[in-house]
Amino acid sequence: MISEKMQKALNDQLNKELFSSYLYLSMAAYLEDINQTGMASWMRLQADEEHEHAMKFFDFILRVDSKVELQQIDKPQIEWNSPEEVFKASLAHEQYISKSIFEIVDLATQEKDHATRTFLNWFVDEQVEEEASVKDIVQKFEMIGESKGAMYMLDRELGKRGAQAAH
Ligand code: OFO
Repeated sequence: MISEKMQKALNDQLNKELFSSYLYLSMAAYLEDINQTGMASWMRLQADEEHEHAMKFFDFILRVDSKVELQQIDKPQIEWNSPEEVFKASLAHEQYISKSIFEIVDLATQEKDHATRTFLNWFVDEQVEEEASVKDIVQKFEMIGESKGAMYMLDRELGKRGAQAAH
């Protein structure tokens, strides 16, 4: 059994993961709208992954005989000024999520809650990967600057993400 404080922290994180999914879906819609279909498809897969993250929290909370309390999901931003701005916002969001996960790790350590601490290990690793992959895309945007040709290539490259996963 986990503490009440931990139950709240895990439910709050479940909500943050659902919001992440919602935010990335909103980013996918914006990218689709400005005809960056490869980037839109990348972001849509990201939204699916965030939903899976949320479900990991959902399942863990139930597994330790605690209570899932779903909360309201905030309305995400719906407009950005450019695809580069979208990916920069995604990086900032991932950094915020990492901080949030680390805070729960600290709480689990303080409470000597080894089960939750071990459960969170996967998320600690995942955040390192997610931040690195979005940072890599942001750096590509910085390199290509105003080049339309390079932007087209980047859109195509990001669009391959789903195809790679399917093979
Ligand atoms: Fe983007 O990460 Fe969830 O946890």
